[in-house]
Amino acid sequence: MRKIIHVDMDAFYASVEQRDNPEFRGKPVVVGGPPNSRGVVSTCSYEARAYGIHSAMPSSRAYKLCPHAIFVCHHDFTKYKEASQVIRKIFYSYTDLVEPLSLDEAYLDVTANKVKNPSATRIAEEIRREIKKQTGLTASAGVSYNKFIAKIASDINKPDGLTVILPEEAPEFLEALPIGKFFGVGKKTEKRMHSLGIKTGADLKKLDMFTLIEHFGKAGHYFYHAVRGMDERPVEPCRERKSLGRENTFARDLLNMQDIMKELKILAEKGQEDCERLNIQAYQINLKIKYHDFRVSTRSRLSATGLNRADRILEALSPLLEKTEAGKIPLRLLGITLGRLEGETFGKMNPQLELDFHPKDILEEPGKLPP
Ligand code: TTP
Ligand code: MG
Repeated sequence: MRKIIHVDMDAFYASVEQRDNPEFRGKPVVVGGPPNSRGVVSTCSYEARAYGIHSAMPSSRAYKLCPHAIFVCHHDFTKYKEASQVIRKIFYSYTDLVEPLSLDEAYLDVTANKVKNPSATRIAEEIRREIKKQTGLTASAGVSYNKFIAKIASDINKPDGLTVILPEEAPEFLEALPIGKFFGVGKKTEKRMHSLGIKTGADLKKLDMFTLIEHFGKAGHYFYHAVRGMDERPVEPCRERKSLGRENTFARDLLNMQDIMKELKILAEKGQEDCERLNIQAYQINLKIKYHDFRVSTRSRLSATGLNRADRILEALSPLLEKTEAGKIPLRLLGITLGRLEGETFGKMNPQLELDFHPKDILEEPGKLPP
């Protein structure tokens, strides 16, 4: 039986801002685009969450929900990266089996560990204490015997909490779990699950593997095992992320070039956000267009300079756009994928990890498995 810990910092960017600006403490703080722009919320303090604000929400909506919130719009990534390096160092003092998922989150396999402590729970407590001491920030942790359960567990007593799920507690825990809490179930998958009458783990458990694969592709296989507490994925310190994709399907088809450019700008900004969060840049860009008749066209090019900022991404997209029928034929979807990724050290030995979206969005594309 393995001992896995999942550590996730609480309201990461917002907590750093509260730490460095004492006047922000105890107040609703929103980090992200300005409220009078088309930008979105990167994250917000727990005080802001009480107003219903959350990540990826348009900043304008966050402002409506809480006009007196403090908006931090020109945030300094170096501070977040610094904190991230400190917590990584703490992780590596316990084990080399560390799999970072983003700046603020990682899996650790502490089955065998450098401090010879047989209790993963005690190690998790020590790590949280050490993080607090060295960064002034709080982290939450989940402890269990696989990645899937440890990850869900870390979310349960957030912020500043620890949750341990023992093997004998897992079946009951997973059966009671709302389907949206299953790792890999985003909004779209949740809807599909609900339409199949699956609201909880217990409902999911009633379906056989064949039916699940029929509905969810490869992910069906993962769901079948996950709900039974079976997840053999190892903690992988050297994962290599290959690409980073974002796409949007529109409520109404786009024909006007101005509208198309506006949407591409939003995608490019998301691309920048991903690059910043993961500390990487791309040397290839891919544009995907789905026309109103569902024909799909993709165009790709290499870039000699690293793409990690929205303006550069947009610039690189424009010659690709010219090769399509955008502006002539209505289109229903636009997508960009950043490839040939290079970055600063992520794991100890290898800079990159494989994640196509933010972990919470994974499996929105059927058949894509979470890391
Ligand atoms: P999360 O761990 O998802 O969120 P969080 O740490 O802010 O809050 P909590 O874990 O307590 O729920 O993401 C870590 C950081 O990544 C977050 O502080 C900001 C950034 N981020 C974005 O920039 N955009 C996003 O859509 C998300 C989800 C996170
Ligand atoms: Mg976090």
